Amino acid sequence: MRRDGGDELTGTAMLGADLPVDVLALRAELTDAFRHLDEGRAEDVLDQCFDAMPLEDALRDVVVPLMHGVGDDWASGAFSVAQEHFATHVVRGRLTMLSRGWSRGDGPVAWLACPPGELHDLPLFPFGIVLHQRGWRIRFFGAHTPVHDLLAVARVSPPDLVVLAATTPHRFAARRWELTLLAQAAPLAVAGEGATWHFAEAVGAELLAGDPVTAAQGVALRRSRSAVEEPA
Ligand code: B12
Repeated sequence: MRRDGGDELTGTAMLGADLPVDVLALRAELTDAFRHLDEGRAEDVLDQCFDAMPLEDALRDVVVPLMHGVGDDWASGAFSVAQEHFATHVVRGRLTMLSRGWSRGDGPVAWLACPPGELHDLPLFPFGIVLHQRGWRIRFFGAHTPVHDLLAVARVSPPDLVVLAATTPHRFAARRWELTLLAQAAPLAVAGEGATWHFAEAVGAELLAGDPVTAAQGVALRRSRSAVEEPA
Protein backbone atom coordinates (compact mmCIF):
# COMPACT_ATOMS: atom_id res chain seq x y z
CA MET A 1 0.00 0.00 0.00
CA ARG A 2 1.19 3.54 -0.70
CA ARG A 3 1.03 6.38 1.77
CA ASP A 4 -1.79 8.03 -0.25
CA GLY A 5 -3.93 4.95 0.23
CA GLY A 6 -3.32 3.69 -3.31
CA ASP A 7 -1.95 0.30 -4.19
CA GLU A 8 1.30 -0.10 -6.13
CA LEU A 9 0.46 -3.64 -7.24
CA THR A 10 -2.82 -2.75 -8.90
CA GLY A 11 -1.65 0.75 -9.93
CA THR A 12 -4.71 2.21 -8.26
CA ALA A 13 -4.45 5.65 -6.68
CA MET A 14 -7.15 6.55 -4.17
CA LEU A 15 -8.43 10.09 -4.33
CA GLY A 16 -10.39 11.32 -1.35
CA ALA A 17 -12.60 8.65 0.19
CA ASP A 18 -13.58 6.44 -2.73
CA LEU A 19 -12.41 7.73 -6.09
CA PRO A 20 -9.97 5.19 -7.48
CA VAL A 21 -7.86 6.16 -10.48
CA ASP A 22 -6.34 3.22 -12.30
CA VAL A 23 -3.00 4.69 -13.35
CA LEU A 24 -1.88 1.48 -15.05
CA ALA A 25 -5.01 1.53 -17.21
CA LEU A 26 -4.42 5.20 -18.07
CA ARG A 27 -0.82 4.46 -19.08
CA ALA A 28 -1.89 1.44 -21.13
CA GLU A 29 -4.56 3.51 -22.89
CA LEU A 30 -2.06 6.27 -23.66
CA THR A 31 0.51 3.81 -24.93
CA ASP A 32 -2.12 2.26 -27.18
CA ALA A 33 -3.12 5.69 -28.52
CA PHE A 34 0.53 6.42 -29.31
CA ARG A 35 0.90 3.01 -30.98
CA HIS A 36 -1.98 3.93 -33.29
CA LEU A 37 -0.71 7.49 -33.77
CA ASP A 38 -4.07 8.68 -32.41
CA GLU A 39 -3.36 12.16 -31.07
CA GLY A 40 -7.03 12.91 -30.31
CA ARG A 41 -7.39 9.84 -28.12
CA ALA A 42 -4.07 10.53 -26.40
CA GLU A 43 -5.19 14.10 -25.62
CA ASP A 44 -8.52 12.81 -24.28
CA VAL A 45 -6.78 10.35 -21.96
CA LEU A 46 -4.36 13.04 -20.79
CA ASP A 47 -7.35 15.33 -20.08
CA GLN A 48 -9.00 12.52 -18.13
CA CYS A 49 -5.82 11.92 -16.18
CA PHE A 50 -5.20 15.58 -15.25
CA ASP A 51 -8.90 16.03 -14.37
CA ALA A 52 -8.97 12.98 -12.12
CA MET A 53 -5.69 13.39 -10.29
CA PRO A 54 -3.77 16.14 -8.56
CA LEU A 55 -1.22 17.61 -11.01
CA GLU A 56 1.86 16.33 -9.21
CA ASP A 57 0.45 12.79 -8.89
CA ALA A 58 -0.48 12.73 -12.57
CA LEU A 59 3.02 13.78 -13.54
CA ARG A 60 4.72 11.32 -11.19
CA ASP A 61 2.44 8.29 -11.63
CA VAL A 62 1.38 8.63 -15.26
CA VAL A 63 3.59 10.92 -17.36
CA VAL A 64 7.08 9.99 -16.07
CA PRO A 65 6.56 6.19 -16.10
CA LEU A 66 4.70 6.49 -19.41
CA MET A 67 7.76 7.99 -21.09
CA HIS A 68 10.01 5.41 -19.47
CA GLY A 69 7.73 2.69 -20.88
CA VAL A 70 7.80 4.27 -24.34
CA GLY A 71 11.60 4.03 -24.19
CA ASP A 72 11.44 0.37 -23.15
CA ASP A 73 9.05 -0.35 -26.04
CA TRP A 74 11.39 1.45 -28.43
CA ALA A 75 14.42 -0.47 -27.12
CA SER A 76 12.61 -3.82 -27.45
CA GLY A 77 11.36 -3.00 -30.95
CA ALA A 78 7.69 -2.87 -29.89
CA PHE A 79 7.60 0.85 -30.82
CA SER A 80 9.16 2.30 -33.96
CA VAL A 81 11.24 5.47 -33.83
CA ALA A 82 8.28 7.26 -35.45
CA GLN A 83 5.87 6.09 -32.72
CA GLU A 84 8.35 7.14 -30.04
CA HIS A 85 8.79 10.58 -31.65
CA PHE A 86 5.01 10.93 -31.94
CA ALA A 87 4.51 10.12 -28.24
CA THR A 88 7.25 12.58 -27.31
CA HIS A 89 5.61 15.31 -29.40
CA VAL A 90 2.21 14.84 -27.72
CA VAL A 91 3.63 14.67 -24.19
CA ARG A 92 5.91 17.63 -24.79
CA GLY A 93 2.92 19.67 -26.00
CA ARG A 94 1.03 18.94 -22.80
CA LEU A 95 4.01 19.67 -20.58
CA THR A 96 4.68 22.93 -22.42
CA MET A 97 1.06 23.92 -21.80
CA LEU A 98 1.41 23.13 -18.10
CA SER A 99 4.62 25.14 -17.90
CA ARG A 100 3.04 28.35 -19.16
CA GLY A 101 3.80 31.26 -16.82
CA TRP A 102 6.34 29.32 -14.75
CA SER A 103 8.83 32.20 -14.87
CA ARG A 104 6.40 34.47 -13.02
CA GLY A 105 6.30 35.24 -9.32
CA ASP A 106 8.77 36.41 -6.73
CA GLY A 107 10.10 33.13 -5.38
CA PRO A 108 13.56 31.61 -5.79
CA VAL A 109 14.86 31.14 -9.31
CA ALA A 110 15.87 27.78 -10.83
CA TRP A 111 17.63 27.34 -14.15
CA LEU A 112 16.96 24.06 -15.95
CA ALA A 113 19.15 22.77 -18.75
CA CYS A 114 20.89 19.80 -20.32
CA PRO A 115 24.63 19.87 -20.96
CA PRO A 116 26.03 19.95 -24.51
CA GLY A 117 25.13 16.92 -26.61
CA GLU A 118 22.18 15.97 -24.42
CA LEU A 119 18.76 16.14 -26.08
CA HIS A 120 16.60 14.64 -23.33
CA ASP A 121 15.15 17.79 -21.83
CA LEU A 122 11.64 16.39 -21.33
CA PRO A 123 12.19 15.31 -17.67
CA LEU A 124 13.08 18.91 -16.81
CA PHE A 125 9.44 19.88 -17.47
CA PRO A 126 7.78 17.91 -14.63
CA PHE A 127 10.61 19.05 -12.37
CA GLY A 128 10.06 22.73 -13.25
CA ILE A 129 6.26 22.49 -13.17
CA VAL A 130 6.30 21.06 -9.64
CA LEU A 131 8.89 23.58 -8.45
CA HIS A 132 6.78 26.42 -9.84
CA GLN A 133 3.68 24.99 -8.11
CA ARG A 134 5.67 25.48 -4.92
CA GLY A 135 6.55 29.10 -5.57
CA TRP A 136 9.74 28.94 -7.63
CA ARG A 137 10.42 30.80 -10.86
CA ILE A 138 11.77 28.74 -13.73
CA ARG A 139 14.21 29.72 -16.46
CA PHE A 140 14.23 26.91 -19.00
CA PHE A 141 17.20 26.49 -21.34
CA GLY A 142 16.43 22.94 -22.45
CA ALA A 143 18.60 20.61 -24.50
CA HIS A 144 22.24 21.02 -25.51
CA THR A 145 23.03 24.18 -23.54
CA PRO A 146 26.61 25.52 -23.48
CA VAL A 147 27.76 25.46 -19.85
CA HIS A 148 30.07 28.45 -20.38
CA ASP A 149 27.03 30.58 -21.32
CA LEU A 150 25.30 29.61 -18.08
CA LEU A 151 28.51 30.32 -16.20
CA ALA A 152 28.87 33.82 -17.69
CA VAL A 153 25.38 34.84 -16.55
CA ALA A 154 25.56 33.02 -13.20
CA ARG A 155 28.69 34.97 -12.28
CA VAL A 156 26.81 38.25 -12.73
CA SER A 157 23.37 37.25 -11.53
CA PRO A 158 23.36 33.84 -9.82
CA PRO A 159 20.09 31.92 -9.62
CA ASP A 160 19.10 30.06 -6.45
CA LEU A 161 19.65 26.72 -8.16
CA VAL A 162 20.97 25.40 -11.48
CA VAL A 163 19.79 21.91 -12.45
CA LEU A 164 21.50 20.02 -15.25
CA ALA A 165 20.13 16.68 -16.42
CA ALA A 166 21.72 14.05 -18.65
CA THR A 167 21.09 10.42 -19.55
CA THR A 168 24.74 9.36 -19.77
CA PRO A 169 27.68 10.14 -17.44
CA HIS A 170 30.00 11.25 -20.25
CA ARG A 171 27.85 14.31 -20.97
CA PHE A 172 28.71 15.54 -17.48
CA ALA A 173 32.28 14.22 -17.47
CA ALA A 174 33.07 16.11 -20.68
CA ARG A 175 32.20 19.38 -18.88
CA ARG A 176 33.80 18.61 -15.55
CA TRP A 177 35.88 21.77 -15.28
CA GLU A 178 33.11 24.14 -16.43
CA LEU A 179 30.68 22.46 -14.01
CA THR A 180 33.15 22.91 -11.16
CA LEU A 181 33.27 26.63 -11.95
CA LEU A 182 29.49 26.80 -12.29
CA ALA A 183 29.05 25.19 -8.87
CA GLN A 184 31.25 27.96 -7.45
CA ALA A 185 29.05 30.63 -9.04
CA ALA A 186 25.64 29.22 -8.02
CA PRO A 187 24.17 26.19 -6.21
CA LEU A 188 24.35 23.37 -8.77
CA ALA A 189 22.48 20.07 -8.91
CA VAL A 190 22.92 17.22 -11.38
CA ALA A 191 20.17 14.73 -12.24
CA GLY A 192 19.07 11.96 -14.58
CA GLU A 193 20.54 8.55 -15.31
CA GLY A 194 23.91 10.12 -16.14
CA ALA A 195 24.35 11.79 -12.76
CA THR A 196 26.27 9.99 -10.04
CA TRP A 197 26.92 10.83 -6.44
CA HIS A 198 30.65 10.53 -7.08
CA PHE A 199 30.61 13.07 -9.94
CA ALA A 200 28.33 15.47 -8.05
CA GLU A 201 30.69 15.46 -5.11
CA ALA A 202 33.75 15.93 -7.33
CA VAL A 203 32.39 19.13 -8.92
CA GLY A 204 30.75 20.51 -5.77
CA ALA A 205 27.18 19.82 -6.88
CA GLU A 206 24.18 18.16 -5.25
CA LEU A 207 22.82 14.93 -6.70
CA LEU A 208 19.07 14.95 -7.29
CA ALA A 209 18.14 11.29 -7.08
CA GLY A 210 14.75 9.79 -7.85
CA ASP A 211 12.05 10.96 -10.19
CA PRO A 212 11.69 14.64 -11.18
CA VAL A 213 8.46 15.21 -9.24
CA THR A 214 9.69 13.80 -5.93
CA ALA A 215 13.04 15.57 -6.38
CA ALA A 216 11.34 18.94 -6.97
CA GLN A 217 9.14 18.42 -3.91
CA GLY A 218 12.31 17.74 -1.90
CA VAL A 219 14.12 20.83 -3.21
CA ALA A 220 11.14 23.06 -2.39
CA LEU A 221 10.76 21.55 1.07
CA ARG A 222 14.44 21.98 1.93
CA ARG A 223 14.32 25.58 0.74
CA SER A 224 11.25 26.42 2.82
CA ARG A 225 12.78 24.74 5.88
CA SER A 226 15.99 26.75 5.53
CA ALA A 227 13.94 29.96 5.08
CA VAL A 228 12.23 29.24 8.42
CA GLU A 229 15.55 28.52 10.11
CA GLU A 230 17.28 31.61 8.65
CA PRO A 231 14.67 34.36 8.29
CA ALA A 232 15.82 37.26 6.06
C1 B12 B 1 11.82 10.88 -25.43
C2 B12 B 1 13.15 10.21 -25.65
C3 B12 B 1 14.01 10.74 -26.61
C4 B12 B 1 13.73 12.04 -27.34
C5 B12 B 1 14.11 13.20 -26.38
C6 B12 B 1 13.04 14.25 -26.35
C7 B12 B 1 13.32 15.28 -25.29
N1 B12 B 1 13.27 16.50 -25.73
O1 B12 B 1 13.55 14.98 -24.13
C8 B12 B 1 14.69 11.95 -28.55
C9 B12 B 1 13.92 11.35 -29.71
C10 B12 B 1 15.33 13.27 -28.98
C11 B12 B 1 15.69 10.93 -28.05
C12 B12 B 1 16.94 10.78 -28.61
C13 B12 B 1 17.82 9.79 -28.23
N2 B12 B 1 17.63 8.84 -27.31
CO1 B12 B 1 16.11 8.81 -26.11
N3 B12 B 1 14.64 8.46 -25.02
C14 B12 B 1 13.51 9.08 -24.88
C15 B12 B 1 12.65 8.34 -23.83
C16 B12 B 1 11.63 7.49 -24.58
C17 B12 B 1 11.92 9.17 -22.81
C18 B12 B 1 12.82 10.15 -22.03
C19 B12 B 1 12.05 10.74 -20.92
O2 B12 B 1 11.55 11.85 -21.01
N4 B12 B 1 11.90 9.97 -19.82
C20 B12 B 1 11.21 10.41 -18.62
C21 B12 B 1 12.21 10.39 -17.49
C22 B12 B 1 11.70 11.22 -16.34
O3 B12 B 1 12.36 9.03 -17.08
P1 B12 B 1 13.79 8.32 -17.07
O4 B12 B 1 14.55 8.74 -18.27
O5 B12 B 1 13.55 6.91 -16.82
O6 B12 B 1 14.53 9.00 -15.84
C23 B12 B 1 14.50 8.48 -14.51
C24 B12 B 1 15.63 9.06 -13.71
O7 B12 B 1 16.83 9.11 -14.44
C25 B12 B 1 15.13 10.41 -13.28
N5 B12 B 1 15.41 11.58 -14.09
C26 B12 B 1 15.61 11.68 -15.42
N6 B12 B 1 15.78 12.95 -15.77
C27 B12 B 1 15.69 13.71 -14.65
C28 B12 B 1 15.78 15.09 -14.47
C29 B12 B 1 15.63 15.59 -13.18
C30 B12 B 1 15.74 17.07 -12.95
C31 B12 B 1 15.43 14.72 -12.08
C32 B12 B 1 15.32 15.25 -10.71
C33 B12 B 1 15.33 13.34 -12.28
C34 B12 B 1 15.46 12.85 -13.57
O8 B12 B 1 13.72 10.29 -13.27
C35 B12 B 1 13.25 9.07 -13.88
C36 B12 B 1 12.55 8.20 -12.88
O9 B12 B 1 13.35 7.85 -11.83
C37 B12 B 1 13.75 7.49 -23.09
C38 B12 B 1 13.24 6.27 -22.36
C39 B12 B 1 13.44 6.38 -20.83
N7 B12 B 1 13.86 5.34 -20.21
O10 B12 B 1 13.22 7.37 -20.24
C40 B12 B 1 14.77 7.27 -24.21
C41 B12 B 1 16.24 7.07 -23.83
C42 B12 B 1 16.62 8.02 -22.72
N8 B12 B 1 16.91 7.43 -25.08
C43 B12 B 1 17.91 6.67 -25.38
C44 B12 B 1 18.71 6.78 -26.53
C45 B12 B 1 19.69 5.65 -26.77
C46 B12 B 1 18.59 7.87 -27.40
C47 B12 B 1 19.44 8.17 -28.63
C48 B12 B 1 20.94 7.88 -28.48
C49 B12 B 1 18.82 7.37 -29.79
C50 B12 B 1 19.56 7.49 -31.09
N9 B12 B 1 20.18 6.39 -31.49
O11 B12 B 1 19.58 8.54 -31.70
C51 B12 B 1 19.18 9.65 -28.85
C52 B12 B 1 20.21 10.48 -28.05
C53 B12 B 1 20.04 11.93 -28.22
C54 B12 B 1 21.00 12.72 -27.37
N10 B12 B 1 22.12 13.10 -27.95
O12 B12 B 1 20.73 13.01 -26.23
C55 B12 B 1 18.15 5.63 -24.28
C56 B12 B 1 19.33 6.07 -23.41
C57 B12 B 1 20.22 4.93 -22.99
C58 B12 B 1 21.45 5.49 -22.34
N11 B12 B 1 21.41 5.75 -21.04
O13 B12 B 1 22.41 5.73 -23.02
C59 B12 B 1 16.74 5.60 -23.59
C60 B12 B 1 16.79 5.21 -22.10
C61 B12 B 1 15.87 4.59 -24.37
C62 B12 B 1 16.24 3.15 -24.10
N12 B12 B 1 15.39 2.43 -23.35
O14 B12 B 1 17.27 2.68 -24.53
N13 B12 B 1 15.20 10.22 -27.01
